[in-house]
Amino acid sequence: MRLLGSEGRAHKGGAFPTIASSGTCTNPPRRLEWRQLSKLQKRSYIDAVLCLTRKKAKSGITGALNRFDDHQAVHNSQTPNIHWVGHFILWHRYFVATYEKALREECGYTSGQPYWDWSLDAEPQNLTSTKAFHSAIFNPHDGFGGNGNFVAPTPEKNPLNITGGTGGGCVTNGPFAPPRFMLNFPNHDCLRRDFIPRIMNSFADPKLVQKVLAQKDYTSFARAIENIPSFDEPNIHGSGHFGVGGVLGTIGNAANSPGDPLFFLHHGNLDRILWAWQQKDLKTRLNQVGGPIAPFDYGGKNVTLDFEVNIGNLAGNATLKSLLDTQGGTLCYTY
Ligand SMILES: [Cu+2]
Repeated sequence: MRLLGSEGRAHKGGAFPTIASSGTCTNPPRRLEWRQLSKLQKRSYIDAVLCLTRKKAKSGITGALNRFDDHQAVHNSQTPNIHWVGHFILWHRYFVATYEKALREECGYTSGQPYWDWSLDAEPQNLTSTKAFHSAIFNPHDGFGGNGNFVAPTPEKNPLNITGGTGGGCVTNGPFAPPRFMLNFPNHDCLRRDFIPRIMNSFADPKLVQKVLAQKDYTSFARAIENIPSFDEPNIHGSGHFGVGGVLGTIGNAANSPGDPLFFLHHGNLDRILWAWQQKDLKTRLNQVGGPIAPFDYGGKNVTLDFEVNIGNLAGNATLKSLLDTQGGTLCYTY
């Protein structure tokens, strides 16, 4: 049942037009878990990602040379405003959907953005287990490649003194190993990963996912998915970021994490969790947002349905209302 009517809103001023959510959505691509893809589908997804690196940038952000860099640069530029806020999960929903659209419209990809359900891989009862890192997603032949070489972090690079890193250097195999795949933003560098089994196994615990799904309203859902910025308490958002990125890995860097193509499968899964939570009471949850406008400002001003997010030059501004429905027109995909 589709519950959103036409919701076109005129945009008053500002650099970017607001997309009216009255747009249509026919034949939404279905997003699948990485393991559900055939070998051929996996190949076509990875080829499309590599294709983005060969298309000219349009973000206008210094250092972004190609369409892959664009997404990383926009996330970087917005980092101070999009985490530990009420719109965290919806901003990232829009961001992943825009990337999916680029893959489909500019690089000939014909399916939905895949996601990585890390809770299928975590072993919360055995924190030293490396099972997750042998998951199909890290396969060097038809996945994203594996860990980086081991590099011991200097104290300056590890101010929180996070232990247990097993990589930190350049990814050594798979389609995103140098020199085939290089980052340009913020500096020319290889893709780095730094697997930390303890974080992966505890943060991707299926019980934590259940806890997030059990939240009663959007505000508490949004807060539960990020929890607190601490390594003493697990949070599912941190699983892909710090389980895979650790201290020195690209996806573990708060601002530049979309430089690891895996980012979009990690956030795809968080988005699927939001979507699954919404399905439990769709009528209410297509019309409910909350949480602070400013990071951690839990007693302050909250976002509303009319609150607008932007992703720079990559797409028009969008209201949170228009981002609640994955098939409302601003967005067009399903799970
Ligand atoms: Cu982010």
